Amino acid sequence: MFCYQCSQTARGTGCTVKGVCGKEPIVARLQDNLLFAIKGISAYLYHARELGYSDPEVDAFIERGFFSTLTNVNFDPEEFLNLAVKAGEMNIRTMKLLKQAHIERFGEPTPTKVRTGTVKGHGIIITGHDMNALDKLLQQVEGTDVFVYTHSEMLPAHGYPGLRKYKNLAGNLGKAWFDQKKLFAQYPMALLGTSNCFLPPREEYIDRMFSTGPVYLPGVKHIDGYDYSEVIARARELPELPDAPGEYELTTGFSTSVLLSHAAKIKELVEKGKIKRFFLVGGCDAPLKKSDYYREFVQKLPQDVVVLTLACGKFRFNDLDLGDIEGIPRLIDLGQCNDAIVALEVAGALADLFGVGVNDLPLTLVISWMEQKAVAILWSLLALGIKGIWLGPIVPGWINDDMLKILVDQYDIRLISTPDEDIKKMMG
Ligand code: FSO
Ligand code: SF4
Repeated sequence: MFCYQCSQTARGTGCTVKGVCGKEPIVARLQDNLLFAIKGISAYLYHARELGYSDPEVDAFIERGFFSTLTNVNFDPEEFLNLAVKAGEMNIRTMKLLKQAHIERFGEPTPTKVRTGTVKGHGIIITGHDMNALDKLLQQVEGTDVFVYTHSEMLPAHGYPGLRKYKNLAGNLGKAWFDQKKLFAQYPMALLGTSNCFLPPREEYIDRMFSTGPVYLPGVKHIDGYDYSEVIARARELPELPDAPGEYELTTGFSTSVLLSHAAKIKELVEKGKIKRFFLVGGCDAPLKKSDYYREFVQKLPQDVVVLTLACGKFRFNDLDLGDIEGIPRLIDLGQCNDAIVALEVAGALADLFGVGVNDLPLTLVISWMEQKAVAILWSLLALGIKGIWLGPIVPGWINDDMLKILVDQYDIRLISTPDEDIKKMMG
């Protein structure tokens, strides 16, 4: 454990073995777990609130959760576990709220092909998760020669009818968040960061970089509110880009309604043994060698399985053409990390369709884990009683042996090993 939040702290630097206040190490870990989940929920709540949606019950939970971690308030590991489950439930409410906000504002997504590469004209790359900021930017460049390119978690924007209607939404560039330094140096465009993950800039492009909303980086101009005229003006000062299509197109925009419209066909294919299993492979990508696992994993899966994906982890494999099974695509992009709610809705509907519980479906979750929104999502899955989730590429440092024991013993969490070994176990 490490806690240095009060003046009783050991040696004046931090309690590392046990709290001077009496706090046990496992309670310290569970408090950290709760705080990380609350950070994740807050990110989604922020985006929902910006679109005019809020939920007093979630607000009250966040208040109670923070309060619980003060010195000498709650030292019971059981109640903290309950709070973690509650955080998962609150995150489900929050993801639902954000999905409702996105759909009511921009329409429900439909499958859409997204161009990569550039079009002739000036450009702005927008990264992060904030659809509202993208909408405002697109309104402001309409009818001009400044085109907007989505990066990373902004890709699902193209699926929303209310966003792809803008002619100046030109396509998607790059892969997951950590390619920013290479990508931003490569393209002479203005750059707008709307949420995580926004990386500290290189000197060579800091003067064309802007942040907005809660995002701030030293030396980077911050835009308060939604007037992006400075970003657009900066894009205009930069050289024009050529008309240069990318090597592949991406497909995004599979919503709950779209998938449920294929329910009868999916049922038939499963019953005839033509679809053997569904996989949810996605989550937050991380710049680690071990993350190569996810591309190899998807490539090595048998032909009779369907892969659902979401969040920036999909950029490990979303350029692959996996084809279809009698019209049902084998690679289905559900959207951003917060669109885990779509995965949950679809899993619930499949369970109803087959008259079984979610854990009895031929469905395996293989989740890549990077930051704190993933903690909130993991607890959402656990709160629904989903067992046997595979996690990787590695777990964050605060998941020590005690925390892992809780996850393994109570929720049957498994850590990924190699694609060959894991696929054998999952298909078996
Ligand atoms: Fe990725 Fe970053 Fe959605 Fe995360 S861009 S890593 S959970 O913040 O957000 O998937
Ligand atoms: Fe140490 Fe407890 Fe104070 Fe944390 S709250 S610094 S564990 S005495």
